[in-house]
Amino acid sequence: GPAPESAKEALAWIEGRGGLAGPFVDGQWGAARADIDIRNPATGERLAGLTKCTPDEVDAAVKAARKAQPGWWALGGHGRARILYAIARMMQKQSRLLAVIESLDNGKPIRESRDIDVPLAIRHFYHHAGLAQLLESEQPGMEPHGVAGQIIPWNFPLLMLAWKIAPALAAGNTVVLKPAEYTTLSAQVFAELCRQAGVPPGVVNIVTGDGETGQALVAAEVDKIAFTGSTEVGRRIRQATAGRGIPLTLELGGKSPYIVFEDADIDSAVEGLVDAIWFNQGQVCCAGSRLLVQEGIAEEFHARLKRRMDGLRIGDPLDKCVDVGAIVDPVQLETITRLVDGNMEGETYRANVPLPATGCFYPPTLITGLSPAAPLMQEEIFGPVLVSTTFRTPSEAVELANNTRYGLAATLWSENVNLALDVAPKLKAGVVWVNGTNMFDAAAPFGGVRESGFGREGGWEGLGAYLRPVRGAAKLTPVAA
Ligand code: TXE
Repeated sequence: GPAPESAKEALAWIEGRGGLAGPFVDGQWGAARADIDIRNPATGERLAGLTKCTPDEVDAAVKAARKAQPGWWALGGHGRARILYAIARMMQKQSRLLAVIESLDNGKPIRESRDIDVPLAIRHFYHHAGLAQLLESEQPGMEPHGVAGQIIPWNFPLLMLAWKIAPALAAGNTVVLKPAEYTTLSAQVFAELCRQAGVPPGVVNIVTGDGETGQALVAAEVDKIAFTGSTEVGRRIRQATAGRGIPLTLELGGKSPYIVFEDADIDSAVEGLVDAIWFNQGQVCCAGSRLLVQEGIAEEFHARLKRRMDGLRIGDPLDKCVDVGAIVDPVQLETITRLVDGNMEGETYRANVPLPATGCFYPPTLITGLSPAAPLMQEEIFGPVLVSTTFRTPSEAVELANNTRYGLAATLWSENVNLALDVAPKLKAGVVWVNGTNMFDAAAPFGGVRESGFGREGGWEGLGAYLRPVRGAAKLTPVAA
């Protein structure tokens, strides 16, 4: 059918690039090819062709970044800040285009890309412009690694790009970033905005492609690698770089607990849970995907949750009233389906709502009565599927919460501040939210423990991942006697 009005500008932008997504290297668009199809997951329609960059193309991008790096560092904190501010302002000007492209490409509701993904990404650049300005005074004696190779997933394409690129540039590194093969388009818009913002050639380079292009980037002569994605690929990257001594940060999967105590404000906890597990169709590394609810309120809580599930609106991501959009790709939809259908335990409740007839849609689902060892209690589903079990005492809640191989985030709800302060530090997670969930700030470090990875993004800690102590005594100013 005809494209909706809101999509026209975005589709025209893609058309203007010849219907192709490809590498952006040394401040210029490289040759693009249609090696892979980019599709709209809500309709199945082809949006563009994607260039699968070869190892040679990746090496050329790394060379461009290498050549540009000394000049970028020499600009100093204020010089880099000026350009980071310019990037942020360009993004702000084009925020509608960015939001629509993101929703077309990824399937996420436009309300989320417009109100969350794009504003948070812009904020990340503003914030890191500020950090760049403060760098010399606050972190004297530190210098950048050089060229950062960065690989990002498809669940928050623009926001993960911002989390990677903003701190790297603020610290004086240049970057070669590879977006995920399902979702490359917002990074294409971003590259064009960098050009218009006056980013010097070679400072920001984008290579497009799938896991093989990612592998080539890991093997290339980069000085630092940052990866967000599956635990399995994270492990492979760690192995591939083990002998090279390259600093590495990994932000991997999760199975984050969402703990509700008897004395919680139940309506708020239900509302928070909707955000924790159905935001972005549950394709969130820190999704509150394991509900642990205290026995005395479990029945009431599940009943209210099911009523709320039945009120969710699922459908066209570009519809401003839609709460739950499309799953990113048929392969991911198949993974979710396989995991849920293979489960033999407990009771499955699917939201009583109509699903679109075509496209990658999966209903909000709640599975209750699972044993702690059940595969669905342990494995990341990365879809709109919540699993639930009950506990009796706070110590049992802590034990259940920590009973996975992951440790990215945790949420707890209680009106008793003493209980909250007692439980929170016992949870093995990089972040613990109390009476709220999914709270992000560019100034706050985010990241995991255990198999959720290591390293932090955001704040001074995140910037620190792109810095090292200055090498060589010559650069240290002697203290006057
Ligand atoms: O992730 P991959 P996939 C989890 C989630 C999901 C599962 C599979 O459970 O269902 O992973 O998703 C690039 N060397 N998460 O297969 O493969 C790839 O091109 C270098 C959680 O999409 O990890 C993409 O750019 N790079 C997660 C990026 O890695 C490689 C977000 C992520 O893709 C590579 C995404 C290789 N060998 C998935 N293979 C989170 N924590 O947010 C692939 N890539």
